[in-house]
Amino acid sequence: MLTMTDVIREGHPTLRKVADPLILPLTDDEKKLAYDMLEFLKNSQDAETAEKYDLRPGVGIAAPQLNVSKRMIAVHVPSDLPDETEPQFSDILINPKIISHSVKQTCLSEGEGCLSVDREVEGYVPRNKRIRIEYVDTEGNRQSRRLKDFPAIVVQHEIDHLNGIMFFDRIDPDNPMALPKDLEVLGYEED
Ligand code: FHF
Ligand code: ZN
Repeated sequence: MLTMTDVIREGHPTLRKVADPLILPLTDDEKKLAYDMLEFLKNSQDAETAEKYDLRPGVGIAAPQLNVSKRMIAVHVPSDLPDETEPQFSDILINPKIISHSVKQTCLSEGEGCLSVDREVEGYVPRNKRIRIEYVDTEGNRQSRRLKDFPAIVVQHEIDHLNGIMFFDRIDPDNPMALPKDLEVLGYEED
């Protein structure tokens, strides 16, 4: 299983590379990595497993964070309703692309964090409120999804990793707490 020691940190050159597209069908190793990434997220969100293996709870992970410069991400966003067990969005995304997005932006009220960043970074990270994505799943099926709010923010954070972009690159360096006009702040679900 994957643990935090598999995750490369800020300063590692792979995090600044543009990752390569995957060639389909996936190799057995690539499929295993994909399933391991999704399993890592589920493990990290399970209080007992997270405590046992010292995992930081995550909703997304990108292959470059595991030092694999390929265009693969896993996303596991739990429901925000207390009695709903179905996740809001959970999948492995191969060669994901944002094909269109809203003009309206959003951001998390508490800012963002990253499994590859071991420090608190203050500031709003502007994201598109709604996105339409296309990707291939591990079965090789083409998928198209419309996402909004938190799941859309997570997918944008992950696709940024495929392009060598870190969340803090998007914070206004002169005024980290500046909110662009027509930007709606989303309450962060953590804590
Ligand atoms: C996270 N954790 O997953 C953050 C980090 C906005 O590239 O958001 O670095 F576990 C991927 C419910 C709500 C349950 C939030 C995208 C953040 C992506 C991982 N946790 C959560 C949860 C969380 C990063 N990452 C703070 C680790
Ligand atoms: Zn990240």
